[in-house]
Amino acid sequence: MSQYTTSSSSDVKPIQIVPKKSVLNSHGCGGDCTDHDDSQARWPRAKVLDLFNLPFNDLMWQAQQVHRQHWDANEIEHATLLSVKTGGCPEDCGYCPQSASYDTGVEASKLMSPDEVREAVIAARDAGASRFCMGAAWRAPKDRDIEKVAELIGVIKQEGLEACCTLGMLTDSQAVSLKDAGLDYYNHNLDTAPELYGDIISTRDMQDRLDTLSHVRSANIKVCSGGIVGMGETRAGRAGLIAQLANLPTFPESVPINDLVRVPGTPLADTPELDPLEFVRTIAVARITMPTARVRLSAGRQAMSDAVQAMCFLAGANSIFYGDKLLTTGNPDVARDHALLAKLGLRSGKAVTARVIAA
Ligand code: SAM
Ligand code: DTB
Ligand code: SF4
Repeated sequence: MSQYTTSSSSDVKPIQIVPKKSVLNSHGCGGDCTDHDDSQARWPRAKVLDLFNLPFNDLMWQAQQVHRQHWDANEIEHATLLSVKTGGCPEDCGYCPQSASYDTGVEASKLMSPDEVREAVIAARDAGASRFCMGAAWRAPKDRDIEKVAELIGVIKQEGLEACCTLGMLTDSQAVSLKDAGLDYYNHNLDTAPELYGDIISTRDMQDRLDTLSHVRSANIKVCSGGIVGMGETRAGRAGLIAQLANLPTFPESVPINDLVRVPGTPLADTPELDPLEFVRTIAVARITMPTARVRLSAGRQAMSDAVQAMCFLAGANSIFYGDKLLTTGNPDVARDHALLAKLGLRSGKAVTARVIAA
């Protein structure tokens, strides 16, 4: 399906995405909630749902074709996470162990020092990571927090890694300060379909998230934005999340797809497990609708079999969180990941962007 255009010269720059029309509207649904006619959107939600509904083999075949047009199919980016300011968060995200609203046993801590961060960055680099992502459990950083984080970004850049952070909502001037400090990516997830957002989080709305993404874009920082599946949503809900991401004025350069980590004490702790094949479908649909994005197989890998992870890579995932810990919960250890990638003949990717295909 040709929903995007390509340019034809160098083979390392991302293709130019030309939206049919800007689709954001006043309540931030991107025109893809059930209340709107979104037929003019780049990816009408019904078309996204049609992809989800394909026979599994046909979906995988489409996803693989798109993946191989734009990426080296045997190369996986390794991004390491560090929680630089943990817990005590005033937001009430129903999935999150760091919210002060829930008793999850996560202890709140202060912002880490540059020396502590440097130690973690060097360890991540020595283990083979190319991107380092710092997470902070803030609703929105204060300007004095941004000054301190700018110093931490400097540490990552001095050690030669790509820098990403996820700090909550940003103003436009804060985004510019982070760009000036050398930030490459900002992670801010849309998390779920617009119509489900209020069921998961009451302390902010989807429009707050979209505003921050717009500030990040305007500051010329690359956007990392995805969501969580397995929160009890239907397939139509998953289609709504992917449509919302794919219809952003420019779709994100990085798209983390998280399988809910069900943490005791959070409201979503007892949510039934998502069928793993549904998770694989979500990866495939993200790949097809956002061809030049790094699609990251994100939280939830610890509970996934090697076979399911291999299917995610076949479906077009080309990035993982790498290292024994996500922010507060576990991730497969480095030895398990090395064994899995070796078994599949996959290489670690070094900050490569999608190649341009001839128009
Ligand atoms: N406070 C900032 C914010 O919310 O943007 C940054 C940190 S927050 C922990 C980053 C993302 O982690 C969330 O947007 C969510 O997508 C993901 N996340 C948090 N808890 C999770 C869980 N239990 N399972 C899967 N993903 C989770
Ligand atoms: C993202 O999409 N997933 C990461 C990262 N961005 C910041 C976080 C996952 C957190 C899982 C729960 C935890 O470890 O606290
Ligand atoms: Fe706070 Fe982010 Fe967790 Fe929400 S997801 S409770 S904003 S740390």
